[in-house]
Amino acid sequence: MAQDEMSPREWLYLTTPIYYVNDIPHIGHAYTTIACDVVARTSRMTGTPVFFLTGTDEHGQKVWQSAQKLNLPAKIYVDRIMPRFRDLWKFLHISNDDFIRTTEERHILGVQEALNQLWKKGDIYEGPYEGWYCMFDERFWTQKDVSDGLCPDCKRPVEQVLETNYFFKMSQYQDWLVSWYREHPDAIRPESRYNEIMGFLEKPLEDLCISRPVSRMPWGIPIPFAKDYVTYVWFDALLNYITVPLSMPGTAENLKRLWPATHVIGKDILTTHAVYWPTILHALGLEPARLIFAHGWWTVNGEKMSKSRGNAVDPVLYAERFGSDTLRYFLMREGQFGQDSDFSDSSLIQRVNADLANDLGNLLSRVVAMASRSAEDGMFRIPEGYVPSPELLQAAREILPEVPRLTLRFEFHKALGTLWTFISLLNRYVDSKAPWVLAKDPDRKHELDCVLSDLLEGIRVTAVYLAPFMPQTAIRIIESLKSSESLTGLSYQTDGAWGRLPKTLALEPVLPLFEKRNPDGSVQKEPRPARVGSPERRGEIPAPSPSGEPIPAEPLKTGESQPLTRPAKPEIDLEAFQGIELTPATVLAAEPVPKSKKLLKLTVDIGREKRTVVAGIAGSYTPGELIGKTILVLANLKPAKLMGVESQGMVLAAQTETGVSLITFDRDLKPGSEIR
Ligand code: ME8
Repeated sequence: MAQDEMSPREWLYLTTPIYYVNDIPHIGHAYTTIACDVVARTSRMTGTPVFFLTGTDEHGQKVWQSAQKLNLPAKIYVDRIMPRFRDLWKFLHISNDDFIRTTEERHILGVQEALNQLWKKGDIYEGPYEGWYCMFDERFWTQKDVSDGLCPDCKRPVEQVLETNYFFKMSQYQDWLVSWYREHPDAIRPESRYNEIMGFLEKPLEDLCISRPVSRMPWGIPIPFAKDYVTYVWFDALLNYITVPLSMPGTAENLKRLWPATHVIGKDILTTHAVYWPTILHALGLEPARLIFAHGWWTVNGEKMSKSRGNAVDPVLYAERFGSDTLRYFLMREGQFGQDSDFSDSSLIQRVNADLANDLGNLLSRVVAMASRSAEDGMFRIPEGYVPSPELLQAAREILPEVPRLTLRFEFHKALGTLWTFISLLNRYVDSKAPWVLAKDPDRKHELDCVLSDLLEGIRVTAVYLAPFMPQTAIRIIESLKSSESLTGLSYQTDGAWGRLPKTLALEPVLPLFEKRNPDGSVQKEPRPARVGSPERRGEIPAPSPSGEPIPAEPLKTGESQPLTRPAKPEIDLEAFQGIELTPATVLAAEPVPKSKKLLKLTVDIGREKRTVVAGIAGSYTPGELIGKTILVLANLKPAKLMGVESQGMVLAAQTETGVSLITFDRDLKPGSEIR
């Protein structure tokens, strides 16, 4: 009887923190989200049903202050910043099942419902509050905590406040919480974090102030029973983990099916998740999370990453420059998940050159090149009577299953290290069998093709085990081997097993998957590698376009690295520039150009008339997503025929490492508006 028929598989309900939209995302945010994505993808491949949630935390003081700095209404501000997160996750191929914004109605109603429930139950009371308040951390401190008028946590000045507020009776759940953790010693990982929380719980727990007077901070969820107050941002934010399942069709059933969740967070927000949250859940009649994993902190070149230091690393720039899979690989490989790690260009480049370009990329290109040379009539055939190498078969059976096992224990660096042990074994197998020697002797063709079959199959299973970490690379490898797996529905049990390579392969030589880099990050040698497979199959997604979404007043800088520069062109005078008619054009219709993989035919409105323009953007945009966009067109370019279609202008776009990014506008405007 199949597993599913015996008992339904238990769900993995996996969450990232919901990130503040007080600024644009940096690699710290990408780290947590990529780690969750790797776990979600791995779990799905083992057959576990997964619900993977991420989102944005859009209320509270920090967000309010950022909006104020830009002189924008808070809702307009959050609507502009939120897409930077949402689009980054698409760009990094994050497979989240939902994305929650705390300003959505489904969340607001859920929070108000929870507040009402606790109010009616008597778990929330009104009371005076006198003490110190840290604006930055949005938390109260008692006299004994504060010295020299500074916040003990962030060392910024605190303010004296005296006001009436609403409190959640957190203290009454302290004994229960301590005994729950004693019975569930695995509920917080790493173990040191569990010990930290047990230590914290040795001191008396205070009640939690869950309101903020509107007069001081108006940006939050109104408290239904206290009209002059909004909800404290942490009480609001933590509830996202249940407002989402509760707002799905089937409500209570969904929560029952998914709960308890697994929360992956940074070590900075352990107390809120491991103390506030389980007491709130308990008061609402729900059990605490199954697991809270608090990972370590990324520094940059040995320094704390912060906006004021200007050293926050922008994941978009790195993913554009090195590829999103390379960034994913580096973040998962470089540090230990529970420990702090350091980001530097040199360690990234070292990983690219050694692990990706040498070990993996070269293995694929040299094996495929040798196999295509050994092909007859363009077809490589697994020879009759082929018996897999016992050495490789045994290694695959022993080593590879360790990869998902370690991944599901959040030991990503070990999981990848293990996979690379297998890759090294394949490389050693190439060297020891020396297929180039076998190729010289026609009598040894059978032996040669057996060795190549071993290697091709070894690479194929490597791609399957690599897929959760580097989904696009896995697709490219699988495509280059013409094996039919698609990443949706890939499973370790079937696809990960040895022996699923097609018997006949129409292989073409492939150029390296990864480019070797110089110490400054520039590509070591031309030509640029061809990508395996078509852009559509590669599933490339354009980088989040900064032009569509205005960025905050002080955009983050990226460490030492900047995008690669191009050689300068000769100067032109103003007259030459004025001879160019650049115009905003609205896309009215878009369709593929028959027989072309790259070209789209667009009908655009340039203000005074409609034009047909043909653009090589099919690898980066679908026709549907273009309609309604206002883009930049060179309107007085001599018409030219492309694949039989006359193009009456040229669409302008920037070339990125993974495709193109169209030039758009950050304000609504009429097509044909003058560009100066
Ligand atoms: O705390 N290294 O949001 P936030 C590693 N909205 N991870 C880092 C990091 C770094 N240097 N910097 C940030 C909030 N992170 C709340 C959460 S949840 C109900 C509400 C990651 O935007 C890490 O996961 O400040 C950390 O916990 C999170 O971003 C904090 O994101």
